[in-house]
Amino acid sequence: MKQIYADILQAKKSNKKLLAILLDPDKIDRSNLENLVAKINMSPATHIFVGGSHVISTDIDDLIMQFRQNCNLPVILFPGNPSQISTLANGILFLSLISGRNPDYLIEHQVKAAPILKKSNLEVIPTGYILIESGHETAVETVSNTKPLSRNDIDEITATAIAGELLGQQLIYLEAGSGAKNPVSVAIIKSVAENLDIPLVVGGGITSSRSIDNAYNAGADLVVIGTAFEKDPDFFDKIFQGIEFKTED
Ligand code: 1GP
Repeated sequence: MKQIYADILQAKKSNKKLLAILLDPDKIDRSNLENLVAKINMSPATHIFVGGSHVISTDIDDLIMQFRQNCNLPVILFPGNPSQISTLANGILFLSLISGRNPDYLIEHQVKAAPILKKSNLEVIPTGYILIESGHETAVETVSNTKPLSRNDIDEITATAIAGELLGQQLIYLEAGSGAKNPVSVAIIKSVAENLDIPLVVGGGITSSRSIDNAYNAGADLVVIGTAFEKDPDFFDKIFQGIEFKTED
């Protein structure tokens, strides 16, 4: 039973918006894990994503168990490569970087991961991952050695998302890149959402309640927040109080 995906579809049907906190294992302070868990539990998050472009931590299993035991949210892997797979998570975004033309990220990593996933109890969610230019080179671009789609070419972005859906992907993820200066624009989200039947995930550079609302209003079903929460675990408390978060250090 694919419960995570069934719940995402149900949320989309009832227009309930979803929010994932993305946690990069390399950036989590282990000595303060209890506090982090408490902040997640007090936040409006509906999902926990775990992963990053190039994670070197070796205790991902342990971290995932901590989140599963202490947070009542599905823990979903968002892996940069097969070495980040933990069979202890609830599910995995099985990503194919369909904006790029690097076979490693289109199919090679997936071939390596497939036997592990097949034997596991992880819920596998096929996801068409689309990287969009954000004004500067992001880690995904560097690590994947692919060019993002131009943010001005909305037709190409929309066609790529439709191709992903027609190929059988169950989610489309529009990604500006972690820490992006500019999140995916409202015009892009709107065009893609209008042309998709499957749920739409949007992330990268979303750092304020206004940009979260913009993404939802344009048609995003699930918004991903990484850097803003990582830099300030009080991020959600602050946006509820109307205190704007600044990405600048
Ligand atoms: C990155 O979309 C996610 O893969 C989240 O991005 O870290 O900028 O929130 P941020």
